[in-house]
Amino acid sequence: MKHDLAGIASRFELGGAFIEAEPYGSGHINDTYSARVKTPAGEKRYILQRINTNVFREPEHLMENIGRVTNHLRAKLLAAGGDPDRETLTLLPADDGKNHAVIDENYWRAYRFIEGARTYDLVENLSHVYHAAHAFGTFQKHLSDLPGGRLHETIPHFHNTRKRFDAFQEALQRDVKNRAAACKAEIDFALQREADASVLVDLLAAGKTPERITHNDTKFNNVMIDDATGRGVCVIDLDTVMPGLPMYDFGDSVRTGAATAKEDETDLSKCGIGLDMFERLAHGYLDAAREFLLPVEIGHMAFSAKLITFTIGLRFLTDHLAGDTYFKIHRENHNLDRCRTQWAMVADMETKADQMEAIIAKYAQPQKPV
Ligand code: ADP
Ligand code: GN1
Ligand code: MG
Repeated sequence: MKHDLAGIASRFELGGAFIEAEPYGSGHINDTYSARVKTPAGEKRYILQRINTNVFREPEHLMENIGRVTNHLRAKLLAAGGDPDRETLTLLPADDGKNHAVIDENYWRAYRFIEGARTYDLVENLSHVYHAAHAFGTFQKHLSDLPGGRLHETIPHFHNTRKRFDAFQEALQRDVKNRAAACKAEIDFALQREADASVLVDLLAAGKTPERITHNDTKFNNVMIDDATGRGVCVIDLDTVMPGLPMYDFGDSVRTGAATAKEDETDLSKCGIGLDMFERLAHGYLDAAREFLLPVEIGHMAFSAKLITFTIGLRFLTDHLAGDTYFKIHRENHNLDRCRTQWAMVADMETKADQMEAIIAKYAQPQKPV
């Protein structure tokens, strides 16, 4: 759909005249644009984003969460002598003072553009993965004392693998596009692993592991890597920041940050996880989070990498069976291709489970600073 991006930009206090905007990034959910604006201090870029309200049913709640989270991070960064304009997202106010604008029933927001940094869909440099995981761990740590009560659940039961499994079985049973027959192997792969689905939800329900504030979408391309230092300068994509389990954040950083191939690679011989990348992720995440994680959380980190990969693979397969209504697709069978890469990674993690556990045990112990 074409949007009047000049009109949308004019609703925000961007401090200058709109020049142009173009689609940006490779996210599967929102519509993201980079906009150029002429200001007295020179040209500036902003991110304009349309929230996908098919996915996020309560956008006002979501924006309230993001406002609280970014304000808290900003205060922490200022107190620690950091640069809050680069190290957390900054929402630009709309003309009515809100942190978003509703235009033709669409919810839009504007962020300051983080310059001198970029995101990567696939890891190009081993040291980036240490710093990405460190940034996600630090993010959790900084939010551990967020005042003001529990955050809204922007997508209820988001990482509840048991419920995701039920949704998969329902889509399979309905098979609205008659696709099940052509992906029997992928379906069987899922059915064989049903027992894994309840492990973490059961621990949480039994009060054996605590709920914390977590990011819940720690893809490698949801952290901006500084061009000059290679550090994870800013954690972005805050729509799913809500109560959750920290080990899912570590797990999802492994799913993409230790992947040896793209999420939609069709040559499955390339897909799997690199233990060298896994080790850097474990090191970076634990250097930031070791001080607050409980033994039960550290003890499930390796398992959660496999579990979250299984969960996202299930969601891709479910969406394929349901007719591609959730994730953006760019070619036929795109969600099935994505599911296949996730299954290849799950299978690889099954064979590497002992090595992964040994790596976690090593970095659970204090390390020399990097
Ligand atoms: P989605 O939810 O669709 O994944 P994201 O919020 O992750 O959307 O944004 C998509 C991409 O846009 C990111 O991967 C990143 O490259 C870029 N991006 C998002 N926010 C910023 C920002 N404030 N500054 C610079 N680039 C950004
Ligand atoms: C979506 O928004 P994006 O592209 O960062 C999805 C994640 C999946 C991911 C798979 C809100 O993330 O849960 O893990 O695709 N986000 C939502 O690549 O569903
Ligand atoms: Mg994203």
